[in-house]
Amino acid sequence: MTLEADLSDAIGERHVLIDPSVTASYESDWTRRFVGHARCVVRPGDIRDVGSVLQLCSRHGVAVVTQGGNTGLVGGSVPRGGEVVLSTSRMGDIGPVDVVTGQVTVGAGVTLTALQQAIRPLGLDFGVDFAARDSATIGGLVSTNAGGERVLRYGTMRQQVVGLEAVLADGSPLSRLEALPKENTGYDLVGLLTGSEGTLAVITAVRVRLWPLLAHRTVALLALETTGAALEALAELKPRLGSLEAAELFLADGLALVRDHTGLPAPMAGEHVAYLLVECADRVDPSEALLEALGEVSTLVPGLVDIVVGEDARSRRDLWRYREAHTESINANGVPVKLDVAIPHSQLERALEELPGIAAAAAPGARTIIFGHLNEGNLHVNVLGTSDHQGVSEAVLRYVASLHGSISAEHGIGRAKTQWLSLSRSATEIAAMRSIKTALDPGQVLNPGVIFKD
Ligand code: 2HG
Ligand code: ZN
Repeated sequence: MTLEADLSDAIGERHVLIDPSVTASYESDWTRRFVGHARCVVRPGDIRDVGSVLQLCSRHGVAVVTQGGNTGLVGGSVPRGGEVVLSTSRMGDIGPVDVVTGQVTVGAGVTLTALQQAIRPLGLDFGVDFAARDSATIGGLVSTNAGGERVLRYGTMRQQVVGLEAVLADGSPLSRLEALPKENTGYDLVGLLTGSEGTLAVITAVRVRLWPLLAHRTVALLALETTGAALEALAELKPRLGSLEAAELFLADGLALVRDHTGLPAPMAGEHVAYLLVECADRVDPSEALLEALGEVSTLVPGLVDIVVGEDARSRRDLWRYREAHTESINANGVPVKLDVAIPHSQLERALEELPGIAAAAAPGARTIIFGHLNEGNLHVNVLGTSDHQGVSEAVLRYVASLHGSISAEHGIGRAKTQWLSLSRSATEIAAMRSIKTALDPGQVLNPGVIFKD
């Protein structure tokens, strides 16, 4: 029997997609930088189905690419050619919320928005949030150890995962959903699978930590004369504001692009070098605390030249739009080289200054748009106007490594950065990681070509 026939027998014919007009959307990412052909797309409904799919694919010697919301930016969930794409979309259950422990078990295919909508009426919230929330799935968030806009307060996805359930390459189920607060019985397999980008197992469900919902929010957009002033402002705001939740940076050229694309009005008079969007969230209205802190910080940071505050939901959303619309606005101007790097704080100002020149030296005439999560030194370096993705990546990532930064802060290695892994990881580390991969997936069934070069 063919693999497709075996798969149909195991999980039902209608969950094995082969019609090219249906499979097409699974075969490229939305930026269209990664395109490949899938042998078929399977949509298992539960852990047993996933076990059957992996057993059959292992037996037939066919590789599997797991795909959640397909919002990744490094090609980690797009087939290269001939793989089976395993879509988690049918694993969409949200279990009962345990309000005492503040935990809930959710299927891998649950979107971030669906989780938020389920828990917020109960007075609880989730610690990770970002612009792709409507499509990005919890399984994908765990696989990539997603970061986003709230890391300053809650950490990355790794800090939200208290347990998970997964299937190994040979089809064996692995369940760590009990999530006891104290549990010290050997290797941390949950931690190992978090951030493993679909290379070690297929995650089917996740038990996540929830936080008290902080219903009162205030946003401020700060205009700065230099990027250094943005760093100074953040350094002064942090110790003054226990309610600080986000500190997002964008620059004049990014704002211009966003305004062009969205038609949004200028957020304030004049044009400024840098903009820092901060958000405070608390049980009581944080506006007064934020305004007081901003008043003090304005006298301490001369480069802070203007501030717009958004207190009601509408103006908060409008201010966030300037930041969150960066990705779509950049994409509307061509297919960018997308790099996601972390720079040590001591080198950030210099990096913000030098990065456009580094990219332009590799690709003359290229236009570099930088924005990101300032608190973590996480810069999204997007380079437009060049088809030399390889040359620009090489130059930028080598430069980042020379500053002792990381070549991937939050998007992962995927297929996009495998050749540069050694810029961030030592030979010993890579050898240890490869040994783990080989031990858990000796047949190279799961996401071959992701994280490691073939
Ligand atoms: C964000 O922070 C995402 O908005 C996307 O990580 C970054 O488009 C990008 O480069
Ligand atoms: Zn980001």
